[in-house]
Amino acid sequence: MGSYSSKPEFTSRIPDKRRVKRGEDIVFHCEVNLEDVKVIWEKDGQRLDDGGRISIRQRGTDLSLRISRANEKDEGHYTVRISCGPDSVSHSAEVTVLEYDRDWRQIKWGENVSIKHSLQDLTLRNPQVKHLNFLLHGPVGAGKSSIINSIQSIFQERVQVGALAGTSFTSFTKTYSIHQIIDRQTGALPFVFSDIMGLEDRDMEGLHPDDIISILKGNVREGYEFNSTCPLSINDPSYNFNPTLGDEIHCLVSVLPAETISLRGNSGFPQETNVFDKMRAVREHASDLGIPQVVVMTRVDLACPLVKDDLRCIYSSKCIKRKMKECSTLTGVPMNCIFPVRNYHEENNLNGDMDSLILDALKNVVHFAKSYVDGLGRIEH
Ligand SMILES: Nc1nc2c(ncn2[C@@H]2O[C@H](COP(=O)(O)OP(=O)(O)OP(=O)(O)O)[C@@H](O)[C@H]2O)c(=O)[nH]1
Ligand SMILES: [Mg+2]
Repeated sequence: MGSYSSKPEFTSRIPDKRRVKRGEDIVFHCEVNLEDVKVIWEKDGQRLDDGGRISIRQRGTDLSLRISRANEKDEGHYTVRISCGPDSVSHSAEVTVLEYDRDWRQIKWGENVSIKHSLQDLTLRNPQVKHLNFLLHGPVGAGKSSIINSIQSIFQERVQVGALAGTSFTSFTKTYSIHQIIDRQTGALPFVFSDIMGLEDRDMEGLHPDDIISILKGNVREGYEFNSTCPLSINDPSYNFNPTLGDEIHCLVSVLPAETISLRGNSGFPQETNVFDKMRAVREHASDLGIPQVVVMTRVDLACPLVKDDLRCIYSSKCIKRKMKECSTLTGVPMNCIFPVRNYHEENNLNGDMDSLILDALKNVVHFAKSYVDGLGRIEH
């Protein structure tokens, strides 16, 4: 047993990582095998002394460090070193201070059943519309197809193999496809997702914005093969001349990847339109048609390591809030219509927190679209 040894040892250690919200206390506890060890606490190699916000205690074999009311400057590498004669041993921890002290948007984490039930029970008042149509558009590789896979996974109660998603630099999705979401218990849900090719920065590459406008109006039939250089013509068999409200899009969902949003503000080609110019043109048409619009910000795990570690930090992460503001500025969509999500892409099992964020976004998209088709949010056009 350690207590008979004169060599100092930790009998319980401080955790390797500690994450605290700004304003909370950073507290470390550990135990050692000897009462008379010499203890030194350090931050980033600098010795910490008792006093002010720092409280260092040694009671018998119990050691503790408390730093009250943490702020960003308290972030760093903490070490506790114990020594007895020539022998010493240390242990370290990484401290991160979250830049928001409280969540600025509330999510009922893990309480997904009631949202799923409300979506399963959804009924539409407008007899012209059998299901709500959502169109996902955005840059190549933004995660449009992955959103559909993720929503389908939630309602199938198991992760769906990502047949729709890809890893190519040019758009993986080449044809216009409409995906019904099938609930494992109740069958087809009354909303469908239109999946389209991604937009690219340069003209004549990626999806032609005119095709998105045709889809918004219900002029494009499923199966249409996208052509970057030439949008759908009225002579094409995929052209629907007499679209009804049921064929139109009821919510336009702009999909943007969180980790590269800052890099995407301009194409680097001054003479060229970029993805955001194209998206803006589409949005203006959607606004003229009165179609509601939201942004889903994907790949949040790649934008913020804290969020990768714990999705529940999403609305206390300054980085994510900054990215959402960038999305808002670039698209003109207000903050309360921007929803960050993490898609299923490498996971084998469902995760309740990922589901909570995706369902929160879906609930809002459904709400906006339903108000639109039920005539409440409809602007005359
Ligand atoms: N880490 C992470 N990866 C994601 C997330 N969402 C999507 N991905 C990955 O991003 C890549 C592109 O995703 P897709 O869903 O194919 O994107 P897309 O917008 O449909 O792309 P195109 O059809 O090619 O325009 C895939 O490798 C996905 O696995 C996410 O939330 N986190
Ligand atoms: Mg795709």
